[in-house]
Amino acid sequence: KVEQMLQALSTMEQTGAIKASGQKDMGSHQFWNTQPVPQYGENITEEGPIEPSVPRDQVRQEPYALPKEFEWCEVDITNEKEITELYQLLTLNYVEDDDAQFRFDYSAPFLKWALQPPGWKKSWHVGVRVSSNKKLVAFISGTPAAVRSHKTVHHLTEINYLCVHKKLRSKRLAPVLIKEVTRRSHLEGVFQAVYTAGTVLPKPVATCRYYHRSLNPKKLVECNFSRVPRGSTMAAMVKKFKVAEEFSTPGLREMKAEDAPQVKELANKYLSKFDVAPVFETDDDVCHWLLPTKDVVWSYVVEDPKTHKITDFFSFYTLPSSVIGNAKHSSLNAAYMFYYAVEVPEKEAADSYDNTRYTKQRLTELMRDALVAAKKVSEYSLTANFDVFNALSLMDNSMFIDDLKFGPGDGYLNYYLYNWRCREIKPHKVGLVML
Ligand code: MYA
Repeated sequence: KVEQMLQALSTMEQTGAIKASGQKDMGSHQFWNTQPVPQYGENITEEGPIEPSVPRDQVRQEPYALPKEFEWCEVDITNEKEITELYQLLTLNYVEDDDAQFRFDYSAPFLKWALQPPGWKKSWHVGVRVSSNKKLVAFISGTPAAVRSHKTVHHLTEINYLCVHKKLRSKRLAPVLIKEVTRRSHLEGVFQAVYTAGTVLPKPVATCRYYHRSLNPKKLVECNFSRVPRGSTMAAMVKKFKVAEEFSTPGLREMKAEDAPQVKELANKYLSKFDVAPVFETDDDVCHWLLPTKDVVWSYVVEDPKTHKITDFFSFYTLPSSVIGNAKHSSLNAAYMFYYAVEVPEKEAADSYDNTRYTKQRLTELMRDALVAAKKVSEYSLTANFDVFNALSLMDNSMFIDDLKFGPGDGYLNYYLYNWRCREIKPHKVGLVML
């Protein structure tokens, strides 16, 4: 019966009965062709909204229809039972690699952090439950963020954690979730969004590639994450990927709350050189996203011993993956590069060649220490013993990727803007990291 209802829902969507925009379906993307996103082949010359913002009273007031076996809910992630339900849904049903060997395993504390930045809204944590037994079977989230694309700062919704239970796939439930979170954003006066996906949809504004730096080559090989190259040996790999035990950058220490004003300034200045990047508007934003949080995010600053000025910082977060069907290992411990910034001294800053040379040298030094940190068991976590350090081909990452022995992976991440036409952005001009 549930299947029948979902089929009916799919037909309603196809015939336009529950369509948000009333536009005509075209081509193969039956849903995305109806949405205010640039279509393939569109040549973008001018930036701006695709459809206008509307006053609150013109926004659809009632939730989109679900088959009667299902009901909408707001997942209360401050409630231990509900955050556990969300964790369970995602840990069993969220993103897998193409070969279904690994599945992202975002922890409950991580999800709380990701979903509760300053200004977060419970109404944007949208769930679908089975009416009869209240089981959580689908989810999508929005969180407020200030993101600049080229010269425009948007107060938009970051969409993430779209997930439909494996047993309910391919029944057009995802478009209903997307439309419902869109409606709820519109009710709050937000008409733009940013999101990332491995899937190619109309139409990416940027595409970044994943790079991986082995920290525990033996385990990575055992998990089938990497291979011993022909002509090499495990012993050679272990030697190649060994990292120092101690930091080498003088003045490097963990970030503290009182660093927030300086880190905010440093980060915003550094991020201003990218074409799409967040804007840290308050010290609270910086504290939320960057203060070291146990088993979630690690951040380090470099403090000049004489002036006490913060000159650089870097951060990374943890995102383990479940290893599917492996006899020896059940989890892969991965660190992901998050935000960083270096202050280029005045004498190098003036000249673009010197600026790049300084940035490359300094970043490589800092990221070498990020690898050390990822190997260390810090006071914040006993699980900081990461197996692999991942980074995308964005920001200035290409400056240190080769020197620090990162290798290209199979995965790509596409960046999308909703209801904003925007010229294509090259990976090294992307300054936004989405969790
Ligand atoms: S990316 C992570 C997405 N999650 C996963 O990959 C987890 C595992 N997979 C699943 O749970 C399901 O396969 C999902 C699709 C839920 C992904 N983004 O219901 P369906 C389109 C957008 O029959 P299912 C993240 O969280 C697909 O092209 N659309 O399919 C960011 C097709 O449309 P069309 C996607 O497999 C999410 C339609 O859905 C995605 O059962 C950003 C099929 O629906 C995807 N990742 O469920 C969401 N995958 O026919 C957009 C498939 O047109 C936010 N589809 O090709 C937009 C902004 C909203 C806010 C606006 C505010 C102003």
